[in-house]
Amino acid sequence: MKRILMIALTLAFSLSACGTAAPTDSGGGIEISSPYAHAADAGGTSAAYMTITNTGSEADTLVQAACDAAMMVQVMETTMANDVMSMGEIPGIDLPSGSTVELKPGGYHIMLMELSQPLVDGTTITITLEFEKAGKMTVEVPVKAPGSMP
Ligand SMILES: [Cu+2]
Repeated sequence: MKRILMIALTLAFSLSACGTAAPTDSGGGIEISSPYAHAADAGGTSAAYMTITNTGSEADTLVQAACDAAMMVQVMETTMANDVMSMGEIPGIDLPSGSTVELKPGGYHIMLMELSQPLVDGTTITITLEFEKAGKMTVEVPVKAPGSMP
């Protein structure tokens, strides 16, 4: 399973499908697993989720993300306060050395807004993540049928 994912990431690095800057291998000890995004119509909004592990010896931070399929992309966190669910853009997601952080519905997510193309179940999109220390990293993200709220 892990090996398959590494192959997928390697392919993603060679495709340069997303964002304006050429994606580069972080080489900084960041590993991405189980990425997915919800299916959505063009012009609509979706969210992408994944598990990020920092295997490096230094703390790092996910500071932003980009994707050609969306006009606006933000790193967000969903929070509950007084039984009201809300979400907002956050400056980054901290990744202490050796930590694993899960982006999932009801928590951290990458919001894909003003979609320039429909996100179709069974296809993949490319998201470029930018880390403070590890730099840019490109991830192939499978699109799945919509589920719970971001
Ligand atoms: Cu959001």
